[in-house]
Order: sequence, then structure tokens, then C-alpha cells
Amino acid sequence: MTDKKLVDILLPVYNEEHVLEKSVTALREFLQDNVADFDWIITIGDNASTDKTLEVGKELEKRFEDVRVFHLDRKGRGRMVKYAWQKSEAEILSYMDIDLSTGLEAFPPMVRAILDGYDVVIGSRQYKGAEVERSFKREAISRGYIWILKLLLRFPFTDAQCGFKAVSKQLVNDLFDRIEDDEWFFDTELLYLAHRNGYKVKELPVRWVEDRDSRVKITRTAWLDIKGVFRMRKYERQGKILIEKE
Ligand SMILES: Nc1nc2c(ncn2[C@@H]2O[C@H](COP(=O)(O)OP(=O)(O)O)[C@@H](O)[C@H]2O)c(=O)[nH]1
Ligand SMILES: [Mg+2]
Repeated sequence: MTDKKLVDILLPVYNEEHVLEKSVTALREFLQDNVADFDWIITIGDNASTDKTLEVGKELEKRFEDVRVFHLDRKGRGRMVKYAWQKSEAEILSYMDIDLSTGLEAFPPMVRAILDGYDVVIGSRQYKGAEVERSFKREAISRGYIWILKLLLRFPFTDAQCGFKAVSKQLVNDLFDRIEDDEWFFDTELLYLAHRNGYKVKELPVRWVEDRDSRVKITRTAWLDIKGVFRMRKYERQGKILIEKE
């Protein structure tokens, strides 16, 4: 045993058999070469994949002692993040999209910010210093969404949906039972609750190269996001946003 902190790196996956092995290999190599000040474990989080994602994951689990697989039957990235982070023994919890759209060089600084006392650190594609290559359509949707969040929730952050985040175990213990969304609004709900309850949130500019292979159904997701925003407003009126801290 070392006295280094353990970081769990969740890779949420849904029908990703084609990239899973390649991305896990690339991530392991990056961590072996660039990380010495904390320990890490990679958790592949599959729910409901209908291709061979789970089988590939189990192969990787057998091959590498620092890789494990979690599985759930029902879909939803938020559902997996909630499950995996609550179950994890690690002191720092992170997740990243399997397409590695976010440049990995942001990973060590993200973890170090949590070690320095932040409760949440989020990759941002809009924060000063970020470098982003993505389609006009996704850029416009992302900016429009942030604008709605600012207007309707006074949301103070520049990006809610970047698939690259880390939190402390304390935050998971304090807040996660309160987060209701199990899909894509999960991230916004987490950030909103963290912000309103006074947790320290840091935005980290990232390098983002869009992968056109997407699991997101844009119209459905946008509608559910809007519903989520109005649920937050309702919960504010009902006094359900602020938690009692022990
Ligand atoms: N565990 C899990 N992961 C999912 C689910 N849906 C999408 N993902 C993963 O979430 C990440 C982001 O998805 P992606 O399609 O790249 O989103 P985009 O970059 O916004 O187009 C990828 O790693 C997906 O495999 C799901 O239902 N469950
Ligand atoms: Mg993607």
C-alpha cells in the first residue's frame, strides 16, 4: 500500500466495442507515462450495450489488473456515473468519454485540483484557453444550452456537458442521493446542486476534438434538458435544492 490517493477513472460506454480496447490502451499508456503522484484504476461502465462492449470489457479486465468492468441493464450515462462513483472505494472519482475527445493532458491537472481542495473540476470547451474543433451544429447547441442555463438558473459555468469531470468522494456522499436524472441532464444537475450548496467548482479549459460517432439523440436530449431546467426551478421554489450539511 502507498499513501497516494486512489483515483477512479470511469469510462461510461454504450455500444462502443469498436473503440473500447484502443482507448483503454491509450489511456493506460498515458497514465503510466504521466502520472506518479496518485494511484489510479480504470472502471469500464457499460449499460445495456447490444454489441460486444461487455465482452471486450471483460477481456480487458482479465488482461490488466488496473481495469475492471461494471454493468447495468438499463441505459443512461448518468445512471452509470452515479452507480460507479457511489460504489467506488476511490477518494477521487472521475469520468471521461470513451472517444477521448478531450485531450488527456488535462487529466493530471484535473485530479490535482481535487487534491488541492476543489470538490468538482470540469472540463470546459468554452473557458478561456480551450481549443475546440467541432461542427457548427454542436457548437451552436452547446452555446445555446449554456445561455439557457445562465438565463433560467443563473448558472455560472461555461460548459455543463463536457464528458470530462472529477469530484471528491465527499461530494458524492453529500449530494448524489439528491440527483434524480439518470441520463444526460445528470451533469447539469450535479453542477447546479454543487454550486448552490457552496461546493468549490473549478473549470479547466480543455482541448476538444469532436468525434462524429455519437450516441446522443439530439432532439430528445434537448427536450429532456429543458425539462430538467424547469425541474430545478421548481425545486428552488419548493426549497429542495439546499441540503442540510452534517
Ligand atoms: N454507460 C453508458 N454510457 C453511455 C450511454 N450513452 C452514451 N454513453 C457514453 O457516453 C460517452 C459520450 O457519448 P458520445 O456519443 O460520445 O456523446 P457526444 O460526444 O456528446 O456525441 C461515450 O463514452 C458513450 O459511450 C449509456 O446509456 N450508458
Ligand atoms: Mg463523443
